[in-house]
Amino acid sequence: MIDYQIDDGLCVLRLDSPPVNAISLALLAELRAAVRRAGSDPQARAIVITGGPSHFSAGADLADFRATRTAADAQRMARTFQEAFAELEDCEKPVLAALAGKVLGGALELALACHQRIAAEGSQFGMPEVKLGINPGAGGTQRLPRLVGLPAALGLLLWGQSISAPSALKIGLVDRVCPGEALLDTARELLASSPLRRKTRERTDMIQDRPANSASLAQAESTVAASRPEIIAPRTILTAVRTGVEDSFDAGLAAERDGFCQCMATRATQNKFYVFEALRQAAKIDLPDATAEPTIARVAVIGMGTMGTGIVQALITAAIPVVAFDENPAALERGVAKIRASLAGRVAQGKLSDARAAEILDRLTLATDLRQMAGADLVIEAVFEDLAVKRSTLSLAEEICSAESIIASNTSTISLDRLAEGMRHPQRLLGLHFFNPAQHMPLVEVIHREATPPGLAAALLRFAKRIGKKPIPVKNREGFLVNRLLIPYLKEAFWLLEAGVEPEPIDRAMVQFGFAMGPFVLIDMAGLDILVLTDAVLRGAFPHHGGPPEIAVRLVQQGHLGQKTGSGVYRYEKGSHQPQPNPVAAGIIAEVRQGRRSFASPMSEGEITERLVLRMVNEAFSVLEEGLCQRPSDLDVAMVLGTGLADFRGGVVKYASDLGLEHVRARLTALSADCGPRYAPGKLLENPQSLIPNPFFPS
Ligand code: 3H9
Repeated sequence: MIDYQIDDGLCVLRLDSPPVNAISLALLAELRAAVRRAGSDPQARAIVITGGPSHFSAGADLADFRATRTAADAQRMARTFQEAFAELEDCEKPVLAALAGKVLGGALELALACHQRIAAEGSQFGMPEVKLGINPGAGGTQRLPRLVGLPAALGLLLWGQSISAPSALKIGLVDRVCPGEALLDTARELLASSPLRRKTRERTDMIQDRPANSASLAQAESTVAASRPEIIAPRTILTAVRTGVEDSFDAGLAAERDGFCQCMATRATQNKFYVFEALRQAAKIDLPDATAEPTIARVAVIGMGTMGTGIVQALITAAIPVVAFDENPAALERGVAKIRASLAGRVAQGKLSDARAAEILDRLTLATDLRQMAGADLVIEAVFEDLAVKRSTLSLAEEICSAESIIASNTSTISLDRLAEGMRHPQRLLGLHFFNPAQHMPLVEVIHREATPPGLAAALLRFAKRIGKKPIPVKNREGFLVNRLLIPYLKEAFWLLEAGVEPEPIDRAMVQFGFAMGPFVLIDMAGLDILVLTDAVLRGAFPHHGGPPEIAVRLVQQGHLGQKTGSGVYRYEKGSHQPQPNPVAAGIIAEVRQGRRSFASPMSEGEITERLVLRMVNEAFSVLEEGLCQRPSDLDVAMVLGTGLADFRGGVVKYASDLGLEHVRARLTALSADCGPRYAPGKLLENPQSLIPNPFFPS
């Protein structure tokens, strides 16, 4: 794992542990031994620690975190890292870190303990621990402020964003930036001209202004105070940093170790690790041999509404030439204008060059004549979610395209089996369900039927990866994964409204639970008409879901579709997305409530959350029972990526596992007695045992 080479007095220690040079405890022990050996090697005057061209290292090996079962394990882990890096810093010979590619977390902490740092152009530096819900545990909270000062250090530690090599040079994180191919020559030259043995832990120049330190810490504390209480890492980071600058380096290290243990013990952190793992698992799809697959080079998209336009933008940005068809020229115009505006926005933010934006747009051909799609290898249907409209579009696509081309529907709820009825080559129909806004949302459900040849499903999965999306394979059934859970949840929110709960407390409860927005704000954004339409599809397939959400139906009948009409459950001023109380909706709600059973006392936030979340949980267990996805964790990944549910909840199945499945079954049984069969627990809950073992600190 550590390659040891001596060349003309220079000892080069190269981390060699593909794919990302993760620093396992075993690698750390080897590194420690190699530094000791170099320290006493008479042929070595100085030491260079380096890695690969694309990864110096991704930081501590997350596989070791899986084996961290108790607080004592976590303490030991942090202490081992801290001691190894202290020993490195104390080495009698100059140690220089020659960095390229990604330098993240524990790897940056390793570099901080070296006496000098140089970086290849294009390398990236970051402390992503906070995103995993932990504070760094290898001295980062202490050495970083001493090297770059508090404002820059707090920025890196608290937000977990990466910075480029030029930015790292500017803040003093590295001493020099050079071309990647000159990294070792530059190291040699620097060690020959100025072989420093600067210990970062002894530096005080960047942290000696006490009033400035207090101001930086106070400002950071006020920002952190607004963050979610479940995630304690920002607070433990601040405690460790404050202790380090106000007390001593060693006291700071102890606070860092304690914070690391506290974070590791929280459910939120365990769930963040679970989602990290689950995401990687979901990417592992058993694909048949690629040679049996059709190639997808040319793509056509039918329908330039909101979804079609987003899909087109995602494709052309990912270097795929696209023919976009819409029978309505105005829709094409609107779609292109939207894409242009979005690209212009990225240019203005400095994220894209003018030339690249032009290149992206050049890949788009607009068509009002279907025959222009003739040569497409893949046709994506993105028309209105209506069976008849979709069927006629699919049959037109079949007429134009060759029998070999794949046809994918962006159906969000309608079963592929129903869409395939009447097709000449129904086996070539699959689903590619993008999420709105399709150019940004990472999730794509790749839907296959019993009759789908495996090569076609494999081709679409690979294609979705090629365009930078996270595909999840799903068996065909109405609503697929995300909408199968989301629509019943939104409908349940309307039933709570009918029973007397106001919209605001319902929305607040779900934001508190971990959604970016509450159900009514969401549905106002997506369109109440969409809810009514998609619920009808799900009700057809699953009659126990109950009748239509009457308040939503009446709002739609009276033209209150949500943000797009300025009025839905909430009211919106022209040009504003800020929800305001809506007297019209209040009137409709009052009408529907008449004669309905209402709650005797106001529902608490906990009761609202239980009712809405357990509705999703029950549906999730039906999905698992029906075997619609490969693993329970795929469904959790789909919910986190597709709905923006906070990763600290771990997703819906993990949340149920955390509650305890015995408890979930008991509560569902009680709710089904009260609310109806949509809550009746299914077979999978008859013999409750954890579907998802807890990797950390199992209770
Ligand atoms: C830390 O450092 C704590 C310290 O303070 C010390 C505490 C005591 N460990 O994402 P990719 C695997 S916390 C183990 O597909 P990319 C990944 O699972 C750590 N494995 O590639 C995958 O394996 P597989 C802080 C890791 O190019 C393979 O590498 N560091 C780790 O799109 C390729 O990954 C982070 O949070 C790891 N640390 O992205 C960084 N990282 O093929 C987390 C990756 O078997 N990692 N793997 O599925 C990342 O952000 C991205 O993986 C990275 C590469 C940007 C590095």
